[in-house]
Amino acid sequence: MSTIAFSTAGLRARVLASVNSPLPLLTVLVEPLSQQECRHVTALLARFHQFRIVGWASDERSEKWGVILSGAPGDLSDVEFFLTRRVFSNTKVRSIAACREIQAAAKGYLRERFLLRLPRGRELAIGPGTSVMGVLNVTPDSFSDGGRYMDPDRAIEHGLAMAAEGADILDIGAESTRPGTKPVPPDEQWRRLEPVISGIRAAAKDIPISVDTSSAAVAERALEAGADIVNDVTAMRGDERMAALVSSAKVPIVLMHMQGTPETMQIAPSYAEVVSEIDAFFRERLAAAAKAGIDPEQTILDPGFGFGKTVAHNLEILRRLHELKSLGRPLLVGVSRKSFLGKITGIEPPSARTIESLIAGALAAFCGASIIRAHDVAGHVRALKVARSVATGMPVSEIPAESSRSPIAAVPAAPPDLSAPFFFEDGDDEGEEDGEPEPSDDEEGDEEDGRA
Ligand code: HH2
Repeated sequence: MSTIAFSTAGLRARVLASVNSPLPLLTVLVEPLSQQECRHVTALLARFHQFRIVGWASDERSEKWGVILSGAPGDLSDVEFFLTRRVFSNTKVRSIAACREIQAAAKGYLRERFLLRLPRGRELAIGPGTSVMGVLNVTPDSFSDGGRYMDPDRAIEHGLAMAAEGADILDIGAESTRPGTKPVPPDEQWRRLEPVISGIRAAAKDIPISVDTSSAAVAERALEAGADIVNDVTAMRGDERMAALVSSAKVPIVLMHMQGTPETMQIAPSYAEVVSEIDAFFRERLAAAAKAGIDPEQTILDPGFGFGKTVAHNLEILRRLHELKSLGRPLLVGVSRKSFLGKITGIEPPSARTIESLIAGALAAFCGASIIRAHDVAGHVRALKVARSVATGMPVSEIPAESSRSPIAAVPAAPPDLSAPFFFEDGDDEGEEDGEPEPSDDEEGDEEDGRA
């Protein structure tokens, strides 16, 4: 019996379709694969898990392929069973690794509950349903509320009012990240933050507080003063000491996607495929976090609406937000009052974009957001109740605590017949052809063991 080390390097699987479907059927894209690997993945999944191929995806630049499969996600661990019987070529091992990625994507996509560990032995349960993160900007220049909360007493009052309105988290920041702004020195950020974080913590012992900063020094002082979560819009790329701090403090971290920096990000944002690039960015940042010793269960992912994105990019990400659930982490969405909403409706003053924000927030929740970052907390609490009721098909007050999103139970696939091992065709690794790969019914050998 031999042990095989899998290399999943570079393989990514993402669920493309199934948002709020009552049926546990998922359409999954796995990429990048060679044509031969596409054939193997298709053969394995069709044979053991009733997945069926629905299409191919190709990237002309890299000449790599992806395969799109549709089916019921099951436990794919039996696929590996065959590795214990026979040593396969690298191509075949990669095909099996791709099956594992598909399984991880399916599991991640269907996940509805997350438990974040906070300082002082507290916990923050996220999901099922969507939590509200109330925004408190202690800045003179934030795009929608700059200058309103520079007086610490007023800021504390507003933070406590948002908690009373139902905010699950308060996000306190002292540096505007609106397009074109320059960084605020850490000492100045802390001068603004200190009385507000300390004041809110003194008045409300348990409300979870996140500090919106990309400076490790500011985050460290904020955590000492009672903050619980770090919200870093640079996803720990802005300050090389941030990862070590978050790792040693063992606090949750928001990893946000941004193209460029606040100073440059809106000059000419450009992507070949925005959702898959954000997906790849998250994978890279999650790997960097794990390498720094950060528990993956303590991470929150945010696609960064308005951070290096055109109106079309923001709309594409919102429409396809659910695909990013494949990573199995809670998704945070900050669309509140942002300029792309104003460009749709022609409403200029950010503080007048309440209706736009509530609708976009509710749509994000429907598409899988676990946390909405919002300025108008009371309005979002109500809007999210409607979104959740539509997603579950019952008024939010009537949803049983343990109910899952899907009222139809998953139908388990027939158990694999391990007495009839599956073998790849001899010579499968040779003679890869150019052109579009064709799934071959013979190769899959559906009849051999009578499984569909
Ligand atoms: N947006 C802003 C600031 N911080 N953090 C996360 N995780 N996600 C966001 O979308 C996000 C964020 C910008 O909004 P705001 O804080 O209201 O404005 P400003 O940066 O001008 O203070």
